[in-house]
Amino acid sequence: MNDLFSQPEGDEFYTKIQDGLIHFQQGFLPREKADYMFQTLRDNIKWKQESMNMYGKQVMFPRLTAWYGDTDRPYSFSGITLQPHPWTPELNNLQEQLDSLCSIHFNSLLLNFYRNEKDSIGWHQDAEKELGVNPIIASISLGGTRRFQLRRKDDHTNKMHFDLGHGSLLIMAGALQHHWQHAINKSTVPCGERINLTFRTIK
Ligand SMILES: O=C(O)CCC(=O)C(=O)O
Repeated sequence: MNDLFSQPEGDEFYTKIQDGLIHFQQGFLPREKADYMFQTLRDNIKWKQESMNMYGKQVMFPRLTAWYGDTDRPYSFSGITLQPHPWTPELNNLQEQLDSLCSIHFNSLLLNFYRNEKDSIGWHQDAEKELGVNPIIASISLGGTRRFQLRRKDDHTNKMHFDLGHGSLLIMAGALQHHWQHAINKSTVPCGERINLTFRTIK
């Protein structure tokens, strides 16, 4: 798929970075809707602390996760395969909003729950082959603000970051996943619970 195939109309939607496209919008969800979504997802999502095998040892993920979406689309990452739970009405509503914004069908959603500033996700790129060549990944954040870091794969000193606030939207597109890694590092500054939703399309 051409990396601009699903780009919404209008030159201004994405910011071009070196080898990738980014759209960032603080306050994408109005405050009331973001508050409602945070509480509903916190209380009703089937959160689980997964573990992965690292050098022969089972290591717990430093956050809770859940996988929702079209139920015929299992997803594998970090050595585990997740079967999705069916969309809830709230998630389906958000999915439809993002489908129409990005002119694409997001059929899968990975949710991350960061219980406090010590929860994290390490440096990685979303490059599983099920996501296709140049995936569009739409990420909504709810709750405590955390710093989302990006760094070039070929030069770790070449970095940028976005502080993802309550209700913000970050979309990564183009060839970004080939050339950049991203992470939410642990912080020493106390921060509240945070939920992140990354909408994806499994081919
Ligand atoms: O929590 C975030 O903002 C990032 C999540 C992430 O990188 C992922 O799910 O692949």
